[in-house]
Amino acid sequence: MSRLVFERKPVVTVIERRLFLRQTLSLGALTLLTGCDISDNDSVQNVLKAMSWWNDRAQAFLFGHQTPVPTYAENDVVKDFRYNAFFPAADAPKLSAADYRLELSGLIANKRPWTVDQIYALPQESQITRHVCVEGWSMIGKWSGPRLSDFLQRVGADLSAKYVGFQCADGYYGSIDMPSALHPQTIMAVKFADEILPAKYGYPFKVRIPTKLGFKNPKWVTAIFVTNRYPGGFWEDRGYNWFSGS
Ligand SMILES: Nc1nc2c(c(=O)[nH]1)N[C@H]1C(S)=C(S)[C@@H](COP(=O)(O)O)O[C@H]1N2
Ligand SMILES: [Mo]
Repeated sequence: MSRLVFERKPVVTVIERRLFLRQTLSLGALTLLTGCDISDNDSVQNVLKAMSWWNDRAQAFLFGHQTPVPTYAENDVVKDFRYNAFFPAADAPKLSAADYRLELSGLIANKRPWTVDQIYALPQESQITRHVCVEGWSMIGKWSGPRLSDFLQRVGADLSAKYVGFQCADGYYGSIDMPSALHPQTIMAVKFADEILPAKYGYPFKVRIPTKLGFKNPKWVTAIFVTNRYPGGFWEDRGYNWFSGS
């Protein structure tokens, strides 16, 4: 334990010092801070490990929550976007609009379940952003859908609560802090590359949170809840850093 902390301290100290100067660090800015290519597995892994060692509160305080991540041009969008989950694409849940209901619970005034059509009827945002996976790859994609903040307001969620949690059809689950849920670039992505979200990418929607690592972007979401009690997450409960973003 002490050996690990000793070894990683210099990296964290450097990042912290730069942060006080810049007051912001996006995932894209990792490149600037570390002088490493974000597509270089080993360097990214090392930096992410160092960041993980850092505590969640310090990150939340230093980063400032409403800072937008960079967006890209249509030309930058990757044609064959990579699939990832803890199982192969062939086993991806195949949800049907006819049966699907988004369940709501916790600190939400109107817990009436939502159909796919109701979600589609909300005003939609488009974004071309970089998805960064903790496994060491990143890709630029285009996602569209309602802002999570619009949805939470619409259902009367307690916006002063600490956490928004998600449950997924594959047994995956996750949670984010309320400021990240209200970030303008956090959307319920119902489309990928201008098409209805394909099954493997999370139909009917994936919560696209470009300020956070890929694993904090739950697919096949079947339930949303609002709570003050720390809900954890599938990978977080297996040791990944909960904040994992900006
Ligand atoms: N329900 C669910 N959501 C999930 C995962 C998962 O296994 N199950 N994997 C996460 C990880 S690690 C990544 S990198 C992204 C991959 O999303 P993509 O298939 O759209 O590239 O989904 C995230 N959301
Ligand atoms: Mo990931």
